[in-house]
Amino acid sequence: MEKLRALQGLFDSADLVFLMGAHDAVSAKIAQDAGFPGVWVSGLGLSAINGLRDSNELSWTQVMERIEMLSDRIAVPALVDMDTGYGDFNNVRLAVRRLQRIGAGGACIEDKLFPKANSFLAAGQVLAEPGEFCGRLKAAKDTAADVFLVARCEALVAGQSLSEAIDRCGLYAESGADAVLIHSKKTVPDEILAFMAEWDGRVPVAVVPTKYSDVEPAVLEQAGVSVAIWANQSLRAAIIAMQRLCGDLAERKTMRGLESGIADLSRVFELANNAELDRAKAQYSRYVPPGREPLAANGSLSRAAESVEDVIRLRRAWSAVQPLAEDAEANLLDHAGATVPFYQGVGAQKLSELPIVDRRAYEYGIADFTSRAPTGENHLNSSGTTGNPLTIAVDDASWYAVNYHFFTQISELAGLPPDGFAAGELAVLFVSNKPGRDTFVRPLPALNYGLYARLQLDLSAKAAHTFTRLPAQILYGKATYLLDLRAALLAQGITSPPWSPRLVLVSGEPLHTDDRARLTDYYGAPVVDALASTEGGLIAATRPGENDYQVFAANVRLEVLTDDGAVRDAGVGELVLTNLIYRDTVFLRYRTGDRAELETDAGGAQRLVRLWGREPRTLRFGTRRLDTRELTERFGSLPGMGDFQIVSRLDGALLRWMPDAGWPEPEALRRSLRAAVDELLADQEVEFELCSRITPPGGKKRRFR
Ligand code: SPV
Ligand code: MG
Repeated sequence: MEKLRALQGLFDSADLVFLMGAHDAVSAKIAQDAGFPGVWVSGLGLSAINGLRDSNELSWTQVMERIEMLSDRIAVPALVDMDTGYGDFNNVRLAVRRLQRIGAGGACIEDKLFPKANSFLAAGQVLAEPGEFCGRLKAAKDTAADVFLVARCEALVAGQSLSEAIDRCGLYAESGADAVLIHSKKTVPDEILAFMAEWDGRVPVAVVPTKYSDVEPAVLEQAGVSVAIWANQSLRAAIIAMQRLCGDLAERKTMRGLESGIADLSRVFELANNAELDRAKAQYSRYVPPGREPLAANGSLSRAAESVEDVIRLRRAWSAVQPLAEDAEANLLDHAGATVPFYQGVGAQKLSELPIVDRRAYEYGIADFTSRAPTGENHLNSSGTTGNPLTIAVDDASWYAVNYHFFTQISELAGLPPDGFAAGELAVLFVSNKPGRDTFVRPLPALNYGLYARLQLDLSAKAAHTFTRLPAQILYGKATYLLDLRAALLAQGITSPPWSPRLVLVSGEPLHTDDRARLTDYYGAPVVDALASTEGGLIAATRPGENDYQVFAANVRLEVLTDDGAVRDAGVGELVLTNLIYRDTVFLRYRTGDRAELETDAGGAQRLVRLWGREPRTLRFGTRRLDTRELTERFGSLPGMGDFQIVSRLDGALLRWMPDAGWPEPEALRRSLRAAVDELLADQEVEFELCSRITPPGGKKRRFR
């Protein structure tokens, strides 16, 4: 009903409206995302993507199954090309009844005979006898009042006269059609314009400019056309794109240089709305009815908490693998060669003899990278902010390394010896706004059994007050979350927090210099930025007050994949990671997606001189490129700036900005921002957008796009 009304609105609108052709759910979704207010579900398209002819080879029920899937995935209405209605009035009744139940929006029926012939074929353009076709329309309207009914007239396509077309369309309107569609296979719109000059306008008119596709929209609009349909352009674009890729790949046998020409997998997941499933999982994968104790987890994917006994057992497992660290690389190669399918039989003596693998390889074949004899039942879930979440199996020792030893290594790096922590007192306060995770407290054996607690951030006064009562030595979280906490505290008038940690530890997204300064100034402690990931565990971290990142040689080996495609142990490029600790799932020479500048000294010690992560090094404005660091330094340091984001566009840039929490003079900030823009981006069209928040909750900061 809703979609019927929406479609009616489009046909009634004073302006010319375009419907985009779709042939499946994904093409419909793409059309909707591009801004089309409705789609045309093409009979030709539905047939073609199934390798069938546009001659009713797909049965009407097969059509309806596809329409149901398609319609469910879009919010805009669909006008369904029902060909001739699949037979006589009775077949029409069955089909529109089903369409009404689906709630797609509208049906279009053409005045030819079953089985239909595509309008652009020379043969088979036999028109239905007018009275019989009017019966089909009347039956459709009587059966399904909630389907917007379009009668398509093929008189011109079949070589009949203009007056025949006008007469027929008049009859169709009187038989219940809500609109008519006049089709033409001429390469100029003359027939259509002649029709419009004669048509009395009793119902709106739709056209399909497949052959006269050069026509200017103003010409159709002035002629009084209500709706124009791009029936099959998306289908034809997809065919060319697939042909090109298949041809290239068949010849080159590598995707190098081709990746940028195809959709990222993250776009595929976005089209299927994976994010919704993640949210639903948080809500439903474990539900505790009100007033009930949390139910015992049975084979749950990732553990939320461990008992003290658990922690001690995990620590023992960790101690047992320490001897492996003696010659970690050789050990790992032996292990992988013997027990991990992907590497079995490769017989590599050195890491450099192994292929580089990427996220896709894991997504499609995680079992190939998992030891045949997994030793634990722990699983780690990657956040999935840059693609599909990945779940990997890790043994007890690796679990300990990721969740517990991490803090030992960070405290060592920051010069906080274990005896500075006290048993039963708070060592680490972890702040997060991810929904659906339990609050928990765990002991950290290597920090003298100091405690690790999680604070759920919800921007309310409650989180701010809880924070004031939980002094910890290490305050830990994504920079965005710690800044959110700062905003929540400032909103309570707390301009200086009642306690300062010894260390602010951030991880999980790029740390920009201005954010680092905000965190240090507010929390009154040095910041350590850690690069850690599900696949890599703790990879590298800055020392307090320093900008370069020391690589944790006991945990990982790093290489870089440079822009010229070489893999080196120094230089600028995408980090390639070998995790030396994981045994159940191995990550050997794995492309992380993060970009950095790597140095390796003669003794093998490594550091990252710069870490861009997923942020670009430079951003293009017209023909110029600017260093993103320069942009951060200029914009991020303006008095009162809370956060900003620059989206580079073909014709300029969008500058999203947000005053700092409690900043009293947003107008002054806007002026200084304008001055900075005039200085750095004088030749650009820059649109300003004032935001109340820039990084979406749960998302990763992306300052430059
Ligand atoms: C379709 O898209 O299936 C149509 C429109 O009927 S056209 O192929 O242009 O005739
Ligand atoms: Mg068709």
